Amino acid sequence: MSSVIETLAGIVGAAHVLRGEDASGYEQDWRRRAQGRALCVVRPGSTQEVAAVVQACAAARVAIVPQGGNTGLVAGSVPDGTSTQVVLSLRRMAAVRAVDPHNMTITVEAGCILQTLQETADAAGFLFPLSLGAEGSCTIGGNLATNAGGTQVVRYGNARELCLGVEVVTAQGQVWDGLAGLRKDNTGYDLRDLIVGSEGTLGIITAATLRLYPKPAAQLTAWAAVPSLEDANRLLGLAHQQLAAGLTGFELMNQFALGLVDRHYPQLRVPMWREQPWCVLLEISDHESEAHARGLFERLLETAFEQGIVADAIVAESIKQAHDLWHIRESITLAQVEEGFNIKHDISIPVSRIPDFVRAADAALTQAVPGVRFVNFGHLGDGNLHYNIQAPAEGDSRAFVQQHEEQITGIVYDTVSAFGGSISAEHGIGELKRHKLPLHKSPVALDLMRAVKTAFDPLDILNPGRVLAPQG
Ligand code: FAD
Ligand code: 2HG
Ligand code: ZN
Repeated sequence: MSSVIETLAGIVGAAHVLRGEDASGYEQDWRRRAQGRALCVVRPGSTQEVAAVVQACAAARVAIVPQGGNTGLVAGSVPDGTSTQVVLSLRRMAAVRAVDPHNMTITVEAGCILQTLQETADAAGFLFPLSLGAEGSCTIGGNLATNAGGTQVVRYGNARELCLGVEVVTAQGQVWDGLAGLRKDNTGYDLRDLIVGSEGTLGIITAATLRLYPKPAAQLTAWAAVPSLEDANRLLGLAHQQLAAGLTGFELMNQFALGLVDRHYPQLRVPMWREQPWCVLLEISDHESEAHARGLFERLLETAFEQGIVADAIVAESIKQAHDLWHIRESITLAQVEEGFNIKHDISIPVSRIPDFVRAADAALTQAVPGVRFVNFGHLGDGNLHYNIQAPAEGDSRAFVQQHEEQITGIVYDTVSAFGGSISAEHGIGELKRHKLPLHKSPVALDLMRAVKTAFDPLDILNPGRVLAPQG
């Protein structure tokens, strides 16, 4: 056993240092796009243990890959193939440290599963609004490290907006306690906001203080079939006008995406998907009553029908029906996996330009790579599309992705840039998009990012080669 592994075992206990077969679940990413080999996996149980682990790794110049639920979609949470990197799993650190009802905050450790956090907030009489398909397995540390988005951003913002403080172990193994939970703090540079979204490259988040919100009296969900993307945008505009802060979700799904869910999960009974090229899922949260929310939806849909924006629509009659509709939306990613390997583009574009973007990108791709199939869905309320490409129906999908990914992604990202968008809206850069970042981000911004990385982590031991190319 190498001496650093012995040192780590001395810090966390031998049972919490995993190697070989025991480590394998931590070495492959969720999409099966990256398969690494770790020196070992270390599972500390406290902030002090994380600090000691980082000190030991820094002294031995061993790189650390922080890992939460390992649900990330850009291959940022698994080691490379050299068997020299330590995976630092935060999963044992899952405690809820405090709920402060007057400050409307909750403080939890980084390994707390998002769903547990939502349930804890609910039991305390509050809403913690971050919500995404992986919420049963992703951790709040991972959510903050990726600045996760999800389905409630249109009302509550990304993970960054929900975070009032972090506790961080630095690359030197020091602990920064930034958990004060202040809503106002202008004492210089905002280190919290730098850590959030840094994908494990600037520090290890060990705990966080998060905003809580009042629970709405009622939440209602509607599903609408719309004839065009322009109509989807018009419906979004109407919803903003009529519902204001009551609009908490606005999701878009194309016919092919819903067809995949229908093919692989027929028991989910996808409504209306054959009728129109697009469907939209809307959610209202209302602080008055369910009857009031229903009235708002009726008025919105009535206007939309009158204007020819919506062809067909239903408002869920029960919590179960609402849940079933959301389940269909959240199943698109899994239906894509069932269908085979695919190419993801998690992009954002100003909402007003989305119809033209989709037309331009569809046309360029259809011409360049005949047979590609477009799985297009996402958080339209945030201008965030998952403009994904499924391999042609015939043939080996893995081979197709290997052969065509660079070309396809190049076309999509060039179109995104031409429309003033971003090549990563919510999933991050990780390993998968690192080589694309310099093509789509200003050199000035990249230089500043490199300077920040060097200031925080001069030895380049925290998740090296993620987001930015390795230093040196
Ligand atoms: P991991 O995958 O373990 O890690 C992600 C990154 O964060 C890595 O770079 C890792 O090194 C770093 N990291 C993890 N924990 C820490 C820590 N404590 N300190 C420092 N760095 C850390 N994402 C969205 O934004 N919106 C969605 O709607 C969404 N839906 C999804 C649906 C499905 C089915 C799946 C599989 C994924 C989805 N994701 C979505 C992506 C993923 O769930 C998020 O990126 C999530 O925030 C990752 O959390 P995690 O705990 O799994 O992190
Ligand atoms: C979602 O919105 C996730 O469901 C996953 O961000 C998107 O699978 C994807 O591309
Ligand atoms: Zn998403």
